[in-house]
Amino acid sequence: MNRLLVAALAASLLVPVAASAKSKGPSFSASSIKKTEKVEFSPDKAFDGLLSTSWAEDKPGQGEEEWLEVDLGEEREIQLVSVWGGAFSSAEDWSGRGRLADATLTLMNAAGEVVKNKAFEVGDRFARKDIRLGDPVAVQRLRITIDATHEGSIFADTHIAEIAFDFTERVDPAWEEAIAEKIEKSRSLKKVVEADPEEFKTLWAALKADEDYSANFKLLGARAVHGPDYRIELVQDEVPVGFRLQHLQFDETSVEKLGVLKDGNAVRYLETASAGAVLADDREWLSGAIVMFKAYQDLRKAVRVTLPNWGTTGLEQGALLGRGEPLSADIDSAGNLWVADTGNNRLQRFTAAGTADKVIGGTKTIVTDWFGEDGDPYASGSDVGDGPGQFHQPVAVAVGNYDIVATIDARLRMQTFDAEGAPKAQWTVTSTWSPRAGLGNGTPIITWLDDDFFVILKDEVLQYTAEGELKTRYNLEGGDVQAAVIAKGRLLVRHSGDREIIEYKPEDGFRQGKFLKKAVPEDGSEDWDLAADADDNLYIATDAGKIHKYNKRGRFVTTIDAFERGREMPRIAVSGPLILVVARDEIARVEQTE
Ligand SMILES: [Ca+2]
Repeated sequence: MNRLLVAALAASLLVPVAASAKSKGPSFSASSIKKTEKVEFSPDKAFDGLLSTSWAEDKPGQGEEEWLEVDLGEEREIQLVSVWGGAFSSAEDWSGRGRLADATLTLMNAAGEVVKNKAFEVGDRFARKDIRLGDPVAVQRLRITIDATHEGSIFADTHIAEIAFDFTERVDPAWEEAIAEKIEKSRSLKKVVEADPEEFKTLWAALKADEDYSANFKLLGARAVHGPDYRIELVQDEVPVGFRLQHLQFDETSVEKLGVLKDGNAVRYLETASAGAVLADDREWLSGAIVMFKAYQDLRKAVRVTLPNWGTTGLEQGALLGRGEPLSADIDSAGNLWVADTGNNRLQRFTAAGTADKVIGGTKTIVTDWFGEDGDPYASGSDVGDGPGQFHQPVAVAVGNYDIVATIDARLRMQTFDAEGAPKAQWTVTSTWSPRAGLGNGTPIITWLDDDFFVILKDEVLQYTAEGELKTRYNLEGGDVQAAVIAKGRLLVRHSGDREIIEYKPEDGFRQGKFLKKAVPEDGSEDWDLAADADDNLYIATDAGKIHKYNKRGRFVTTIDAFERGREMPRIAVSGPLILVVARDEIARVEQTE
């Protein structure tokens, strides 16, 4: 594994920097030191080569004006100082504790003269901050003073996990050689090194057998972050202050083993490994792994037995997963709400009481397919598929006559089901257009009239029977459709960006004119959805949180507040006095009084 060793040997052109000339050694100091029963957050912890340890100040307040200092015991030429200005043992710990926001780097030479005094800003990212010094500077003492902090969400102490010099892949090969030599000379060390592969095998066997899992998992995680434990002391003995983290890089084999375990708890270790990785390629590789593990974390978390009624974000039955897409919904004659649960790749039926009593789809798993592209892995309530009752992101649903449920997915595959969810027909709509993720509004839309379903793609309308027979297709002269519904035998359309509702004849798309007597009130909205009730009243849900109601002659009736504040991409369904609006993985109910 050790790419660093390889890199180190390859960099043999470098002149060794007086590694043999052991001077009096470094000393550390700080304005204050936090101590707990278990840990002393002393300033040497910022130079031990480990991101899991840190110096922390202990002053009341956020730690402004506190400082830590190292005296290297000798002068060293430095061009770049890297600072991990927070607690980097995990991203969670990092955000819970104080982090550097503004700080000052002071460098002094052997004579104690200040050779550089540089203020620097640290963005609030779980990553190192590089401070370039320009020309190499001869440094014996280095001090970092806290000027301002990003406040920790839980603790007031401010941390510095590590400080490194010239943090690049080019390290002095003499140091790894010194480590190798030390191992060679010591019988006990040699034993430890030789036993390591076998110990690693034992650890792995125990993990696979689920023996003492959480303790062993921690061991594997720590090894993934900094490599085998025996190296820590060796590196601290043989590698000078400021260069140790380069020699305690992540361990690829352990990361891969974590991958085999598919345990989302690996995320914290990978985040720390990534933050400490020298090479950008490695950081990218680790970030990719983190996305995958986060998906496993979501998958593992999805075991709630009791869910709130009317939707919540998640994978369980009754939970919804929009992943930034709207969730189309419609109501059947029994008052059940059918939701196209896009991100979970399934359809769900909610009873009038708001519990999901039927799911069309498979079992939860990790999926990468997203709107026709191979994207980041995510946890889904159901696998994707092309069989009956399987979907690739269902994006629209409508319940027609005889409670036949029609749906279309991101691959434009239509499916119809009977009232109990048994598959009836499947077919794919042929079109040069296909839906894209992240656009958030508009088509595909399904609406219905008599026994037929009307599918709208952009500006095109296709009329199908419930068996999938195409009866007609035409384009609307008004252009792209953002929202549509059929009411009183008319296709009512909101074109993109418009505040009018245009009326068309469903059978041929002939334009009849404006439906509303007055345009929809300017409520600051962009995204709308339309629904009609049995009396052909029209309901317009807007992302301003409003529902504007019109009667069948297009006269304004009232405006109803669905949400206190605006909600992105609401999708509305109406049945009798009941209005249901799906937005942000939740279903809002509004009972009309009148
Ligand atoms: Ca440290």
